[in-house]
Amino acid sequence: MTRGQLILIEGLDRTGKSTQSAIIAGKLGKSKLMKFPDRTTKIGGIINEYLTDSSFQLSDQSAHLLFSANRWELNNEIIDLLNKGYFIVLDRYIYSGIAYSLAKYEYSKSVQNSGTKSTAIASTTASEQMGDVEWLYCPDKGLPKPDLTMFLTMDLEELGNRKGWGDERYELQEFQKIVKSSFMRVLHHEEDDSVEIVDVNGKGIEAVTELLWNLIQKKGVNELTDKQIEKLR
Ligand code: Z5A
Ligand code: MG
Repeated sequence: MTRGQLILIEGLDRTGKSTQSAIIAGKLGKSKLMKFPDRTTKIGGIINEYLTDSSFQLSDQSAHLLFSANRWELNNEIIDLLNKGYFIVLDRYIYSGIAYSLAKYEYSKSVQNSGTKSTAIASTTASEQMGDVEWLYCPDKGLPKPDLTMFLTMDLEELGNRKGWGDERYELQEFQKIVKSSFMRVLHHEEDDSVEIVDVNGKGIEAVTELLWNLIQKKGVNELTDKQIEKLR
């Protein structure tokens, strides 16, 4: 039986993930675009409140598990659609899940060391589990593994010029620096050839689409495949 393929666009904040995911889904024909967090589900509603209302309190562990639970809410739909021959474009997924939690831990530690007050991002106490990559990864085990992951990266100075900063809990710029190094720790792009880092510095929307589309064609993920859907292990 042939199936469609699962393509993930990850990246730093404001690098154009949502812009590119929509364009790429449009180029793939029979396709579905899925964005994580999916704020339209029950669990997604709680995540939305957490991200947009700084007075809404959740432990770091609960927030981490909710983001993963939100992916599990869509697990069956993803598998069904792939088996029906749809190409699925994911706008963020598991790597955001691990990298942001890890970044919160690192940020909390730096806040603790500098003696600064707690912020919307992190309490002054770094929760031990948030620093444990194995613990962070566990709840996502068993979810479908993307056939191709493209991680959009750019210099933090250029990123600061993009529109829309400052609306949500995780968007402070010093935090973004830690997010970038956390992503680099969890992507394992050197040993996993389904993960590609894409430098989008100084590139307009069309130029980035061309880069991504070339990669998609080179990897053959725009064609139906008879490979089994791989699961995260
Ligand atoms: N999070 C988490 O903690 N755990 C998890 O498991 C998951 C997520 C899945 C909300 O995510 C937060 O959830 C996020 C991670 C955390 N933390 N933060 N922040 P979100 O996906 O909802 O975040 P968002 O609000 O959509 O922002 P974004 O995804 O970071 O932006 P983007 O999608 O990468 O960029 P964009 O919306 O496509 O473009 C941004 C602007 O730049 C816009 O004005 C574009 O027109 C412009 N743009 C785009 N491309 C270009 C180029 N090439 N040149 C110039 N301008 C451009
Ligand atoms: Mg987005």
